[in-house]
Amino acid sequence: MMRTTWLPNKIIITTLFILTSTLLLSKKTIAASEWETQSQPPGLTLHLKSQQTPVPLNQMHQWEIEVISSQGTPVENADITVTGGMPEHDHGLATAPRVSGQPGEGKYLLEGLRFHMPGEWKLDFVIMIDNKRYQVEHSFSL
Ligand SMILES: [Cu+2]
Repeated sequence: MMRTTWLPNKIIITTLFILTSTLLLSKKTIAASEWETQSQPPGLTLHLKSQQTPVPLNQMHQWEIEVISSQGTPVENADITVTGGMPEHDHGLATAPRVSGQPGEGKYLLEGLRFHMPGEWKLDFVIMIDNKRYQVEHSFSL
């Protein structure tokens, strides 16, 4: 009697575990297209967000960059340049991404991103604000 009830329970628990793991994994993928990172020298927080989730492979797409000061206010009219590549493969980006618009509230539209192979990618952001230079290094894997 004990045995017959215990076995189905084990199956249910295993099924629940698998379902939960699958849900957690899909949540991770969603989070992997959005990051928050700090500048060097400190002073800026960058909120980076791919406009496609997950970050697509070998497809031109856009990211949104949100720049926030250490006081928590959005930073407008920053001059942002972006370069990048794959350090392990010793090559750069296949495209030349650039900021193409400022929708407001410290947000910048970065267009022309295309990551042409799977692996570790690194983006280098240089943010100029009133002749002060900030840097953000952002690594992620595809
Ligand atoms: Cu590569």
